[in-house]
Formats: sequence, structure tokens, C-alpha cells
Amino acid sequence: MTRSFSGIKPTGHLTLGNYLGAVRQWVEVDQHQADALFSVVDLHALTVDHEPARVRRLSRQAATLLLAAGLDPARCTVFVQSHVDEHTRLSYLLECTATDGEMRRMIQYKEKSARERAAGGSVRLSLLTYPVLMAADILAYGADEVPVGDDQAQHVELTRDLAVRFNQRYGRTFTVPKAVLPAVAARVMDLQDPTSKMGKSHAETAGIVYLLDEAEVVRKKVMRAVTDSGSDVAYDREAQPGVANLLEMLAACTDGKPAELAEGYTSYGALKKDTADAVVELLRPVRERHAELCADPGYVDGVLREGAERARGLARPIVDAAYAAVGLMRPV
Ligand code: AQP
Repeated sequence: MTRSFSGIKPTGHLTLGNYLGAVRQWVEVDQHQADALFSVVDLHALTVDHEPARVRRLSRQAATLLLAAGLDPARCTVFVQSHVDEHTRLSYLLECTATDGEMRRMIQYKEKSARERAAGGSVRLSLLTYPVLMAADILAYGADEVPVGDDQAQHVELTRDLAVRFNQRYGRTFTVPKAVLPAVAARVMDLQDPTSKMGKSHAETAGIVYLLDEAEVVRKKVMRAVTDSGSDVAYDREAQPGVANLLEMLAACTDGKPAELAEGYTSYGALKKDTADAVVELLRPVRERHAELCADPGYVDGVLREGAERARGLARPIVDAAYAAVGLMRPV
């Protein structure tokens, strides 16, 4: 059976981008078709300035939301990354496989490090090596597939390169994985700046729909979305990025096609209203189930405990084999 791994960073409240670009595919497809592992990748949240109590709170919230969205522990493995030591153990071996040039070419690193420097801050070394830890997350499980949004495709490409290089140098140890992108909404854009990704860690929140936003808040955010000058509703990402973003969101919520949906609208107002309604309806059951799960924290703890146990059992032999392959002496 195909094995898949995917993760979500507790760097903020989960967004509609996370849901449409990743989580929904995990729920509807991956957990049914693969031996799927889903992790709250909390170590990745430490690559930028963070508040410890907030990371802890957001990790629990992310795990609870994944279950609320429909991940079923009877079908898949849900766990917290820092509960499984194999990730950091393997990360070091992969740091010895990657080059610093490769790391510095990563688009996310370039963008984030530039942002940190512009704000007068320093750049943590872990921000540079983040893609190596991500590669370890994937390779530790022998994952064949990595269901992600478009923004992570370059990191999965790097993971493939590292796996191939390691296997060539030390003998076949890792499965070479591939990224699996959703057909629509692979990149949901910020409603206030449709040229930038809707990201959960962004400081400006007016253009971000969070999964736990009240229905009225969602409506307000969508109705105030930046559209384009002109009044035609057409699906054109280059010329009309704001409208294209709304059409893609509507298409993802209604299983439609953005270009076909565009033909049914003559005003931005009607498109926004239908998009807002569709998003509210899509998120309603997730919010309701989240509230139920919050009332039963013991259940979430149990899922995460069992998930980490299973994850450890899968990762340990693969990481041990990698340690042996590079020439490290095994404990006697
Ligand atoms: N806007 C998006 N559209 C489609 N997919 C998205 N994903 C994230 N944003 C979008 C996908 O969600 C999964 C989890 O990603 P993450 O936790 O790395 O994403 P984030 O919300 O983008 O978090 P940050 O901290 O704000 O990220 P940075 O600043 O690093 O971009 C992934 O599969 C991702 O593709």
C-alpha cells in the first residue's frame, strides 16, 4: 500500500488555504487510499520568533482541527512531530547530505529571511535548514507520496534529491517520494493581497479566513476581498488575480470549474456573496465538530499518544538503517 506523509506547522490558526490546499485532500482521499501519516510539525514552528505557550496551544488546536475536519484515527496516524525523536535524528544525517548552496536557493528561505532582516531581526540557522528537517519528516517513514499545496513543492523536490543522493552514496535506504498537489485551490491567495499566499503566520489578518472564524466574520472578509478594476467576471489569474482567487475558492467549495463558474456572474458582488456562503457552509461542520472535541481533551490526547507510538515504530528501523549505512557504529 502507498504510504503518505504530510504535516502542518503550528505557526498560527489554520486557514482556508490549509484546508483547501491540503487538509481536505488528506480527509477525502489520502486516509482512504494510503497508509497515511499526518503530523503537527511543531519543531518547524521554532524556526522563527515564537512564544512557547502559543506554540503549545496552537499544536493542540491544529491536532483537534485535523480530527474535526475528518481525519479518522482508525484509518490514519495523527501525531505531533516532537513526540517522535527519529525526525531530528535523521535530520542530522540529511544535513550531512545536503549542501549549503541548495539550502540558500530555497524560495521560502529567501523570502522569509529577507522579511526577518527587513524587520531588523536575525535569521535563525534552523530557518535555513528547515527543508532538511522536512525531508527527514518524509523519508523517516518511507513515504511514497506527500500531499501538499503548491508552496511546498520545491521542498519536496529537494527531499527527492537528498533521498537519491543518499541512496547513491550509501546504498538504497530511502524511498524517493513525490508531491501530490490538489487539482483546484493548490494556492489560495490572501483576500486583501491576491498576489500573496493566504498564510496562517501572516500578521495582517483581514485577508485570511481562519477555519474557526465565526460565519459573520467569514462573510465580512470575503465581501471585503480586493477585486480588480473593471467589472467583468473572468477567470484570468494574471489580469484579475482577486477575482480568480474568489472563483477558485468557490470552485473548490462547490466542486465546480473556475472558468465555467465565471460565466454565471455579471457582478463582483454576486460572486463574493456566493463565495462567502459556500465557504461558510464548507466550514460549518468542521467548527461544530471542533467544539465537540474541545469538550473531550482526553480523546485528542489518546489519539496523539497512539499516533506517536505507531509513528515511532515505523520510523525507527528506517532511521537505524540510515545510521548504519553512513558508517556510524551501532550501540553495543
Ligand atoms: N494558501 C494556501 N493555499 C493552498 N495550500 C496551502 N497550504 C498552506 N497555505 C496554503 C498547505 O497547507 C499545508 C500546511 O502548510 P503550512 O503549515 O506549512 O502552511 P502555512 O499556513 O503557509 O503556514 P505559515 O507558517 O504561514 O507558512 P509559511 O509562512 O512558511 O508559508 C501544506 O501542505 C501547504 O502546502
